[in-house]
Amino acid sequence: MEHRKVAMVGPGGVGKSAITIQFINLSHFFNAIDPTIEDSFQKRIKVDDILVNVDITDTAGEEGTRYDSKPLPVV
Ligand SMILES: Nc1nc2c(ncn2[C@@H]2O[C@H](COP(=O)(O)OP(=O)(O)OP(=O)(O)O)[C@@H](O)[C@H]2O)c(=O)[nH]1
Ligand SMILES: [Mg+2]
Repeated sequence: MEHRKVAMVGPGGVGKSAITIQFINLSHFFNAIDPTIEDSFQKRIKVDDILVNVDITDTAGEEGTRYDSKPLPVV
């Protein structure tokens, strides 16, 4: 079996956890607004008939860059 590591990085509130949960459990949309500290998940998938164990680290968004609490810029 192959092993791969994936890290979810980016500003706070952009949807890193939501997309991670959706990948782990395909039909589920995660509506939590809790900022992540750090979570890890594992999933086995098949790529070209090879089993791959994917290790996903869902990181905390950078402080002071929460997109869900900032007003949109006026242009
Ligand atoms: N409508 C909509 N809301 C989304 C989408 N992705 C994420 N959200 C919402 O945006 C909010 C923040 O999403 P998270 O997945 O917690 O964001 P995050 O990047 O993990 O944030 P931190 O853990 O704080 O870094 C949550 O309320 C989600 O439900 C999307 O594609 N559409
Ligand atoms: Mg998160």
